Amino acid sequence: ADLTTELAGVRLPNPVMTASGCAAAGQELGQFFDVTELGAIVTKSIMRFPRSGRPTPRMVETPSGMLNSIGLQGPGIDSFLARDLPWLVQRGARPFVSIAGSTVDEFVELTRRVVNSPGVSALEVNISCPNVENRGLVFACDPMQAARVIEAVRPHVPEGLPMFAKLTPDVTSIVDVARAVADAGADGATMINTLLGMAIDPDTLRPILGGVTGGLSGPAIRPVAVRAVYQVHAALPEFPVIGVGGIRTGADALEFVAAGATAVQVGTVIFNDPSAPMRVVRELDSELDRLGIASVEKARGCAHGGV
Ligand code: RRO
Repeated sequence: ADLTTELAGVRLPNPVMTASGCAAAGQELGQFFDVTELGAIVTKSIMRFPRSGRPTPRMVETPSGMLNSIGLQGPGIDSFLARDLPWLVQRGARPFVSIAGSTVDEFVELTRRVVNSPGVSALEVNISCPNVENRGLVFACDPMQAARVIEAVRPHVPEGLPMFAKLTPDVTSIVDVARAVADAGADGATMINTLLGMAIDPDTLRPILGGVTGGLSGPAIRPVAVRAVYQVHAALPEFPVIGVGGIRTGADALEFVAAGATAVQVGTVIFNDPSAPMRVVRELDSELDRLGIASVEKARGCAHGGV
């Protein structure tokens, strides 16, 4: 089947990419497959300064998914642009750079730095990290706060470089948030970030994660993500959506495409199976062939009915 994808004006060989936070800046994945063969590599959200993140432990497996409270650990933008981004650019991968600010001004500063770096294919504005000290800083919990960030960065993003807002499922109406970021000038939305959760140790009866709460990911949240993509595509059919949440197979990816996603991201499964994103590309191809659908574009939104 034809997997080529046009996503908010950018052409990709296929619609499958890594999910932010699950493959750092792509170097380790290079041991398992050719990173240029994915639609894009989405890098771990980068902040203005180096950060050590939240107290350990920061990851726990639960019977129904993985919880993380990494807390935006990372090298900071200077080091990212000097060492990490060039590795992806030199190989010919298509880097989607994820940024996270703790203020609107920080988002603007990060945007300016990233868009002035050669080789960036897109910007993913992470306004939904659940693991911040102050939940009030989860901009995507509120349509007005989400719009403030997107409106502020919009003038700094050049024509031809798509800007996606990463949204949280922890809201009453994700459609209201998607509409707010679309009106504020986002070229699309990536949905969903992790779902806020926690786990308690059965022996100590204390929270397992050092950060107490964390973000739930993996197959447990797939139906939540599919629902979010379906609702947003129904409300805003022209607004590109990147679907993410518990995708492990090509059939899972196709479920998101049917719900309305233009592209998909593979995240948590990478920790157990680093070559999973490439396998999802191959399986998506064979699923479309099996169903007699000529292209991934033809399958987009088909769960909504019509022809
Ligand atoms: O670093 C994190 O703890 C983190 C981030 Br920025 C995010 O967006 N989502 C998540 O589950 N963890």
